[in-house]
Amino acid sequence: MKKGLGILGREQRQARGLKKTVKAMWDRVPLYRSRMEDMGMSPEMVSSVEDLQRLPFMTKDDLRDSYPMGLLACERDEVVRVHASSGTTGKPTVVAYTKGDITAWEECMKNCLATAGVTRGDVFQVILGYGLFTGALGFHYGAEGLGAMVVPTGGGFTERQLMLMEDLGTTVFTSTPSYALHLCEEIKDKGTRERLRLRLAILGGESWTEEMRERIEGELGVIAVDSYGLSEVIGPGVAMECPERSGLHPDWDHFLFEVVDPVTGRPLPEGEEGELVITSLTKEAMPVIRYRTRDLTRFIPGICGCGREGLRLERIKGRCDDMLIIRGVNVFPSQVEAVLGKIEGLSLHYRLEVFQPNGLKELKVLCEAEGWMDELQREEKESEAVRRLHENLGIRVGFRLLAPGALERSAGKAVRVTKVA
Ligand code: DLL
Repeated sequence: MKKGLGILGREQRQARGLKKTVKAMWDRVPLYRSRMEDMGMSPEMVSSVEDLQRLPFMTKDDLRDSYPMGLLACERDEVVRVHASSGTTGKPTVVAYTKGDITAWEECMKNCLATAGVTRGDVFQVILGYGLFTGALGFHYGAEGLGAMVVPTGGGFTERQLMLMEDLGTTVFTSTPSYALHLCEEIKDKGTRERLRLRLAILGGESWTEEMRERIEGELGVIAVDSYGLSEVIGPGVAMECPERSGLHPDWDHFLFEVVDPVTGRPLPEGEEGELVITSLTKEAMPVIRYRTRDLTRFIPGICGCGREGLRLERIKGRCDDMLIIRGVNVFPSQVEAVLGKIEGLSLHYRLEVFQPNGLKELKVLCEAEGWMDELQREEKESEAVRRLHENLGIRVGFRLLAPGALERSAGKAVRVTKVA
């Protein structure tokens, strides 16, 4: 971990933040205190960042079990806002913020947006849901804080999005990658690309691939950077790519990051893929210590092309929970996306259907064609897809080509996997 700590003095600041966080959790959160006691730990035993690995983990179940606000480490009347997770897997979890947390979050977002290359003169369109979801408000305050002009269109209403994008001269937008792909096709249909001033797309909230990035950048003529965060930790603002697009720069001033074996929880050697674990250093209302994100990634060592030092994070491959096991082989939706993205004539609007015809799990990939195809072209495309999926995934899966527009578009995170009885 030491290697990722960058500039002088940061390690001391991190140690101070860690000690303060551990003390607050010990004093205020009985669940965490008893977990520390079970491991024979006390706050006095934590004096440096190296001690992090001796502390117990926290999981999403801890938040669920203490619903709505059992993990508060501050007074109830210090809470000025709540958000809730999108609940993609199970019951949503409520997260709370003090005034100090809101300020720190804005700071994180400003750092992230500056990393992505956003500046004062930008017109910044927020195409994410406002409300309980942390996405929109996080970007909103960060962009405003940087002095950009914010256009808070929220999610959906594509016609209106595009009208304002054109009329107000939007230069930067943020959305999920799947919605950005939808914007691409609408802009293409309307033939309005030349009238837009877009230069940067900041995309996150769900996993996506290099193939998806190439499509979006090509169609819109923008740079598309990856943005990572989660509500349990703060929201967006945890890590962001710079225009080099060679991995996410984590915010080491507000958080500590580890990559552990998702089964044993043991820290992995640098560069190995595993589960990302995050500790907050400045949060007041609901700090997290060694929070198991379930997100799979690895550290990228070395100095980035932008000159920033410190470990970067590889784009998130997916959540441990998203992994499908098909006839003994592990399959992530992002692996399927990467294959589809290399096949000419396929759009990246796709869905995976999992079914169990004879007790054994089978997978069928449904993917839209980019344009109209005749019967023969369709058959050829389908057999090409079956062959390439087989080569890349190591198992035979079904494939069905759909007409353009056949799958429902989502204004936020796309649903990639459906289970068919
Ligand atoms: O999705 C926060 C966010 C909004 C981040 C907008 C970036 C942009 P949640 O709804 O709590 O918060 O979902 C968090 O989404 O644990 C990941 O599984 C997934 N996720 C978020 N960003 C990425 C990304 C927001 N860039 C969960 N790549 C996380 C892959 C991502 N997965």
